[in-house]
Amino acid sequence: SATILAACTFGSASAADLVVGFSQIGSESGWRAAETTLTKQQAEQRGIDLKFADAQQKQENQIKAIRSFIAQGVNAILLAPVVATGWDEVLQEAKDAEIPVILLDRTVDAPKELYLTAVTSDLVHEGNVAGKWLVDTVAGKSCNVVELQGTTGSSPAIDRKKGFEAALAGKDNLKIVRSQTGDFTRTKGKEVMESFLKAEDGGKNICALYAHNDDMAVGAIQAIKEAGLKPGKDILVVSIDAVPDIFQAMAAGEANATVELTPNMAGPAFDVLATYLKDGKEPAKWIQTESKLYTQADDPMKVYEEKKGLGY
Ligand code: GZL
Repeated sequence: SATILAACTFGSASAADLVVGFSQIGSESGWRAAETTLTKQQAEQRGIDLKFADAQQKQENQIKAIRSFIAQGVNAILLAPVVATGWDEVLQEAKDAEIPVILLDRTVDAPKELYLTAVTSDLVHEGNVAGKWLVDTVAGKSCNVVELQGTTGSSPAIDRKKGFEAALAGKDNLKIVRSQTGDFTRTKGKEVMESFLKAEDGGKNICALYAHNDDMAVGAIQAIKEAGLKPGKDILVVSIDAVPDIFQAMAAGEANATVELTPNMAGPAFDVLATYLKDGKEPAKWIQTESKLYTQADDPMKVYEEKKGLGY
């Protein structure tokens, strides 16, 4: 079961003097960059010596980094796994070395005993919230949807698709007509949206875009404008992360909804780690962060200002 992360506080165990290796995916999105900033801040505040490794979105670089952390004899490893498969062997090596691994923001298809806990949102739920917003917004109107998927094989891409499709199940007026990965980046999101627009008669019969993250949505908004259409009006835009730039787009009427993902996954991770290392108490296998829908009705520029201070 998940420990819903609300206002809960953790034991007073101190994390000071710990050496923690962090295998980060890269900086493919504004959200990921904020997660890195906050992780470094959280480590600093706790007196943790953080060894940081940026994998440039390559799994083999993450596996190399984990092996290096094991060789260094770190106390623990944080891993944001770029894809869901291919981790069993290196996680077993960390377990054999008695180095606990905590997953951040994505999950892996590996036996649960190979990691201490996973600090993530409910990725299926996020997709479902986005889908439900679209179903409610179009009401009975027929609506062709295009989808920009996250990184192929990553748990957010798999789960956000699943949740969105579940929300549209049985709604004959809504149809996903094109779906392709934009790899969570603005550049790719723009490129793929351009191809969707070309393939769909200049975008005339596209009613909505669902992007698995805001960065791809922001890129796609550019492509929609360059095609002479009005994003947020001719083509509704719903995405996930709630990074500052999507609120700027909302304030300009160019985006419609986003589902918030906190970039502070490391704070809770460091807290359960300190408690575990102090008294050996195993935390729940999943520490769930909250998801919240924001729309144009939520004073987007005020939210933008608030977000600007939080690691972005
Ligand atoms: C989701 C996280 C995703 C973000 C993207 O938990 O893994 O990765 O939604 C990032 O912005 O690329």
